[in-house]
Amino acid sequence: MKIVYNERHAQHAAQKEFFRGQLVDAFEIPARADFVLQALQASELGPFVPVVDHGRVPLERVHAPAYLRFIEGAHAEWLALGGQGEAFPAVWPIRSLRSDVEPKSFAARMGLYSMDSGSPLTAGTWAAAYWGAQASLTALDLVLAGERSAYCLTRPPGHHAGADFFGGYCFINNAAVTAQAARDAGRQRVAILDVDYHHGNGTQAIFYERADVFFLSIHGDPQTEYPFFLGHADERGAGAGEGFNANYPLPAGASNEQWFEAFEKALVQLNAFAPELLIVSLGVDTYGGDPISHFRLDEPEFRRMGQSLASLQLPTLFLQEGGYATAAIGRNVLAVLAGFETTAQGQPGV
Ligand code: Q9C
Ligand code: ZN
Repeated sequence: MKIVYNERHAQHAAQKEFFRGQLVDAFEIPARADFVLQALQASELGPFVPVVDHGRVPLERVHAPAYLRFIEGAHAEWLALGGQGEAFPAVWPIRSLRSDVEPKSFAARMGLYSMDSGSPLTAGTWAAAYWGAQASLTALDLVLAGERSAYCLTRPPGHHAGADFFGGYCFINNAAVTAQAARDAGRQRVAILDVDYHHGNGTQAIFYERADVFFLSIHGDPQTEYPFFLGHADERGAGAGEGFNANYPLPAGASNEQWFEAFEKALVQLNAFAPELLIVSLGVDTYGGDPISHFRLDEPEFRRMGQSLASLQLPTLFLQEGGYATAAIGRNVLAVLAGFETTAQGQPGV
């Protein structure tokens, strides 16, 4: 399986994040990708393919240009305002307040373009996220050119970012950008399967009224788990997109049996859609040892996940999302990808 690695990921290196009234050590840190890189380099997977710059246009197919410009300049504005270290929002246009007027104040725009105070924005956030999207698009090119699969190793993650907001450690929605790029390249039906512990609210919202991109997600129940305000089972899409969104919320602490029961149901639904491309939002924060999540998957389950995904016999693009048990992420990601490869190698080409 070819791999595209976002070498600029470490430019986004937050020290701290807000959590329950305190600044605590950041969870979404460069070491996450470093451990995955080590595990991949020690494996049979590869080769590594260099990142190709596709420019800003494919990002603007999903994100508002004003939002992208905001992210690009945000940290410099924060410093100009007298802010120190990482930038955090403090005020949001909640119900009854206007979000259709872009305020001049940076503090206000920080709230307009964000969903939480737990996603530190640093001097290098734009560069890391921009090149992460480019790495994702490069991995997509490989699959569009006929590769059975490809994996993009990148951070920050993407699936919580909406068309015009960041949050949940995410700034540019790599899954949405690549799905849209695949549509623009002529693929008619694209499925995005999100297996991260957290619901991919940004990806869901971007495609909620569309029938050409089917979003499916298995995640911690938003009644108790981040992102809290989206991800319920009754969200099935709207308008032309009705029936093309599927959520499988599971209680925090769910067993592996429960997880695979939901996963298998999602795969049946996905298969019935007959997609021409599968994009996997691959968060491994479903791991039992994850510090901020509450499922129980471990190496055998990650391998089984990869094997089941290969059994769909679809061109498959894996994009790295969450996973915060830093030292175990490499092993867990490798288990998914190696599981996929062992099953895919026994199949006729797709
Ligand atoms: N201190 C992804 O996995 N808040 N995002 C957690 C823990 C947000 C996770 C608070 C978690 C977002 C891509
Ligand atoms: Zn997550």
